[in-house]
Amino acid sequence: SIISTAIKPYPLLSRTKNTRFSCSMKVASSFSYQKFIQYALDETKLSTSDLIPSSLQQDFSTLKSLDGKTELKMCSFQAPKIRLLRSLSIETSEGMQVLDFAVFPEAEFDLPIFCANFFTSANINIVVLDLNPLHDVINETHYKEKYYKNLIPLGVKYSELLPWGGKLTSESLKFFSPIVIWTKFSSSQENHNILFSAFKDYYKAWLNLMDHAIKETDHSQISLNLEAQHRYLTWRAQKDPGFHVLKRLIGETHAKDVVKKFLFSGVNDLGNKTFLDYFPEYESENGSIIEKRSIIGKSFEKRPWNTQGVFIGDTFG
Ligand code: BLA
Repeated sequence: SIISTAIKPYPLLSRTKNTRFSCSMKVASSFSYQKFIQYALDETKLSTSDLIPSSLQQDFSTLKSLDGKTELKMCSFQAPKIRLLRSLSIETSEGMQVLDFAVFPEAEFDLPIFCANFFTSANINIVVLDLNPLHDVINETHYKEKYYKNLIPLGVKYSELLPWGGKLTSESLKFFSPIVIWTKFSSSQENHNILFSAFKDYYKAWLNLMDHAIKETDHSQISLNLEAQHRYLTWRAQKDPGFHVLKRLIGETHAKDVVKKFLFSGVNDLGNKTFLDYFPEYESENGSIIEKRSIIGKSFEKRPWNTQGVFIGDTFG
């Protein structure tokens, strides 16, 4: 196996106050996503004293690319309200940098899923930063009010600094919230500073929601949360735009492992439904899953949420 266990889990450290968790060493490049990860871990520790390494940490810590030039760094944790906090970061010598950072709540909480997906190549940055809603925020108002009402000004602030990135896979929009930051920009110190402050503010906002979240006891509501999270994992494990980059770097088998067992861990055990159960429109004539990411096509050229957080996009499909 090329999955190295060089970085062993550190259960003792995790329980010691004031210990900085670290997933990696500092890199020489002027810009790096490592400080994003470090910030998130430090802040999480301030909210929850019980952040401990996840069982995934043993199998997923570092992974060498096929050409031996690039290292993929992974780290993962859990806490009482957090089923899985995990991060994948990649830095190549050619200047490609990737961050996939997400936090998935336990099923007793209907908290949004924290999602930071940043892809940086020599001259373009492709960014999704969001508190992905677990439940519908387009047709239903209850969930939207519960979590996003107070965050609309935050979304407005950063959507002005980081303007809408143009058309995207229409299906993706259902997984995004009224405060989603979907943007593309060229690399500059200023842009990266803005992205870092957006990340910090969004993460603090998510932690604040988590701090106040109260455990659900109603079984039918817990089942709904579980299914919604499983559906989300199923979508991303099948259609994530990062998969092709991973495949190129580490080969198809390892890429599938990283996606299904690490990035979207839970896809194989939080529910029994298949991708086609959730998304039947992707079924091809012979019963297999249609490969392309979008059936509807790309749309939403402009931000489909107004400054009051009201959905103003076209209806789907
Ligand atoms: C592009 N990544 C994109 C796009 C979106 C996302 C919306 C634009 C293309 C599209 O509309 O599909 C991100 N899509 C998401 C997210 C969700 C979703 C977060 O549905 C959540 C529900 N991106 C990564 C990682 C890599 C990566 C880890 O997150 C690389 C390892 C790469 N993303 C990447 C690349 C593109 C992209 C290369 C541009 C190429 C393309 O569009 O396929």
